[in-house]
Parts: sequence; structure tokens; C-alpha cells
Amino acid sequence: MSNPLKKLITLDEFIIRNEKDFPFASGELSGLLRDIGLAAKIVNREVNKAGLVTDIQGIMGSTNSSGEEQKKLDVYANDMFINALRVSGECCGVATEENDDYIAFEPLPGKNVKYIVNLDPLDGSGNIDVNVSIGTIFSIFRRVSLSGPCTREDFLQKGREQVAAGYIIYGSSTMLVYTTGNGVNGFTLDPSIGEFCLSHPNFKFPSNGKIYSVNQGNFLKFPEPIRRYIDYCTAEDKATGRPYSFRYIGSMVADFHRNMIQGGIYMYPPTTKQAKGKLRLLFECNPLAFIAEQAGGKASSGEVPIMDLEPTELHERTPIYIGSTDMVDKVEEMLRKAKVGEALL
Ligand code: P6P
Repeated sequence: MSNPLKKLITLDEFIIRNEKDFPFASGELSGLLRDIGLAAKIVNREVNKAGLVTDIQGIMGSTNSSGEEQKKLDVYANDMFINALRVSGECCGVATEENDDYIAFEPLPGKNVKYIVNLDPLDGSGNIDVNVSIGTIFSIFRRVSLSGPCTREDFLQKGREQVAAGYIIYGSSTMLVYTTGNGVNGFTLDPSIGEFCLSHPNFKFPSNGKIYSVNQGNFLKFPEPIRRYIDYCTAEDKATGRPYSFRYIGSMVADFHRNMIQGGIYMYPPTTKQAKGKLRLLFECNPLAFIAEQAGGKASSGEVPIMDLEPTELHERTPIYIGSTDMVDKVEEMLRKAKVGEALL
């Protein structure tokens, strides 16, 4: 029998093998990615038994900075990742969707710590109690402040400046998917050995797709060009394989992950109630945009690439259209034509 270990490439081994490709190649980013992988395993353990251990399910009775109800697992995941980053010694601060402000870690004497992390510790947590996939999303930047405690500017960088980004999806299997700017690779957790193992090397977003993901319930609240695009998706047209399939499970990481494998577009447009949509630029949109572009897909605010947006606040939101390039192009075309039309009125 061939040696099964021969084919296994663990996350740690892959990171070390590819360290030479990291921007500003140094062991620090490798160490940071490994620490995130470890925290993911610990959170995965709690997510997987959430249905059994009653005290981890349910709500905290508190809300986050966006006024959203916090689940116990939200807070647990938030604390776990913050602690993992704090003790990693490679991160000088973290901003998360669950905390009002960023957290500056105590500077380590004699060590010039280079990186900061923006984090959504448990996206889609509303699905915890109904056993639908949820995810963690992370985004890593080099600090721009020169020394001492990190500053707000370190966290408010354009998405283009990310040195790494990734997500963990806690689903039928637990996967960690990340990029350091040299393509996108996916690792599946093998519980029997407690290691993330390379399972999806070099992800490529199909240039087109037949799946659209959006909260159809907001249809009447969307801008007219978006309503027209959704009508385009549902129209009968054999030549372009329409109508497309509608898939939306209320967990962006899960919808994004499926679309990256099968082809598709995820949309969270502005609505009459939320002029900038619901999703956060720093904690959800920038990291997934980095992954999408690195996998040959596209991520747009409707007007400009997500990663070209200049953040001004930690919790700012942006509309997002992300996925197969041809589908995002189509949405941008419809929005552009509407703008030209309005200008001619
Ligand atoms: P709605 C989860 O709260 C989330 O941030 C994304 O994961 C998900 O796609 C979206 O919000 C769901 O929002 O308004 O459609 O319920």
C-alpha cells in the first residue's frame, strides 16, 4: 500500500514551502497564518458541537457595534481569534466586526511586529441554531504606523494593500481557504489527525456561472437596475442558459464558496433601508474581494473594484457584487447604462 502520508500536504507545510512567495518574505506572516489555523481548529470544535452543548448556543443578550444581536458562539469565536492573534507575537492589533473599536496589543519589547488583522469572527452566525454553514473571514495588512502601538490608519487601508486574506467555512467539512497574492488554495480539516490538508490547490473562479445569490425578499427595495438584473437572471433564454438558479443561504462565506467552485454571483445591493447595503468593507468585502480576484473572479461596489475603496470608518458598509467576472460585468453594465440614462433625462 502506498504511504498515505506521502500525498498529504498540511497547511503548516504548505505555508513554509511557499514562504518565499510572500511579500516581504519573512517568517512572521507564516507564523500569523499558522496561528489563525490553530484558532480555527478550536472554534471548529465548538461550532461542531453547538447542537449538543446547550450553553454555547443561543443569544448573549448583547449587541455588536452595528446593533446586531450577538450569539454566544459569536463572542466565543471573537475572543478565541483575538487571543490567538495576541499571543502569536506577529500581530500588533486586530479590528473585528464584534468590537466597536480596534484593539492594540501590548508592544513586545525589542520586536517590531509588522501586521494587523481585520476579522469577522463568525459570519452568518444567525444560522448557528439551524445548523447551516457559517464562517470566519480574515484580512491581513502590514502596519503603516512606524512603531509603538498600532493606530487607526493601520486598519483603514485600501483592500489593495492586503498581504493575505482568507476564510474558514464550518460546514459539512471545515475548510480554510486563503491567498497571499499568489493564487488561492483550500485546505480541508482532517479531524482524524487534526490537520488542515491541501484539498483544493489553485482555486479558479469560473468566468461565468448560472447561480445568483441575493436576498430576493428585498427585491422591491433594490435600485431599478438591480431589479432589472434579477429579472435578467430569471428570464428564459436557452442561448445563455437562463433562467439561472437562485441560491442564497444567508451565510456569505457559504454562498461565496459555492459560487467560487460552481460559478455564480453574490450580491448585497443598496436598499431603500440601507443605502450602502449591509456588508462591511473591512471585515467581509475586502478579504473576499482579494480571494475572488486572486482566483480570477471580480468584486465590485457597482461602480469601482471593492479593493479600490478608501475606508474612512472601521464599520463602514458597501454594496457588493462578487463572483464570476462575466456576471459582475453584466451588473456593472446595467448600473452604468442606468446612470447614463438618468444623466440624459
Ligand atoms: P440578510 C450574515 O449576517 C451576513 O453578514 C452574510 O453572511 C449574509 O449573506 C447576509 O448577512 C444575510 O443578510 O439581510 O439577507 O439576512
